[in-house]
Amino acid sequence: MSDTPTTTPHTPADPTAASTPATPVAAPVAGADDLLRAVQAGVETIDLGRQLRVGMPQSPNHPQFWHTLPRRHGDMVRSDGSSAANDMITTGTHVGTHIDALAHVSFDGKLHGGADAAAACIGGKYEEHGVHTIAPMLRRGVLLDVAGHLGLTHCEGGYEITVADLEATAERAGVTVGAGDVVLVRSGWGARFAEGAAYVGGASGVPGVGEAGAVWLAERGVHAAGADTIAFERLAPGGGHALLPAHRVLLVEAGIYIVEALDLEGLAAAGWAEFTFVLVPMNIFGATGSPVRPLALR
Ligand code: UVW
Repeated sequence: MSDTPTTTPHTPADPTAASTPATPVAAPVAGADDLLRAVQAGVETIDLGRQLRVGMPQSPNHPQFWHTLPRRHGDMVRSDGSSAANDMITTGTHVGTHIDALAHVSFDGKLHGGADAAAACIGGKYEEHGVHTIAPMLRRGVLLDVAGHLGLTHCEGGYEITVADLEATAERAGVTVGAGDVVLVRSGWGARFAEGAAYVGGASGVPGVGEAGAVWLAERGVHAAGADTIAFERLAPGGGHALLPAHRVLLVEAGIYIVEALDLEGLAAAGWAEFTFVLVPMNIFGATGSPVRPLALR
């Protein structure tokens, strides 16, 4: 077993070859100063991550996020009068806006690529397909604002976003979905995040793509797929988080990462259908996921 992080284990296609830059590329950047000037001059940023807070909506499948402050100012005062506060988090890795590593889901006892899921867990760590194997992402991002396309504030709970919805949304936005892209599907349900339990689903279910939508994404060779909901895919009314066929298609069969609980409201309001997508997972050896704070740039 090696402690050395590996590179991403799957490359659906040459990710740069089929990607269309989100914006015209400026003059070649010569050095750090030029890059900083270029960024300061023209790059807008939209934060796609949610704030991590105790009590935030959370999938019942996962341990909660917990944050405490064991040392407050004044608990230990140095001779010069200074004092440091130190806090501590205890958390599942699938909390807040987060990415699912390929180790997260198995089917018939197998992980993506056929590895035996039980044997792949060594000392409580997934060396193969753990979150440490996901390379930082700097890729073409595509927003498919399905709710916007349908003229809805949000799709209804339990609504399955169809392939026709995905295609019509892309066509209206004038974008194509290609190999290596990161595709973000907006159902509008993310605007309900502050409602807590209603966001997670339960009786109402949650809108999202189903198996057919996941196959559509996989056929296009996307690198990662994300949504503004707790589990990315449709959750049936009253069905809890029991059956997740899109997870099987994407993570196990196609080797496509999933990003969940994104905040896509700013992106939709700005009307960005194409952008540069940036995401850096926490480099936790052997973990099945990681909280993330993705950005859209353009
Ligand atoms: C769910 O809520 C099921 O999310 P994840 O894919 O992180 O398990």
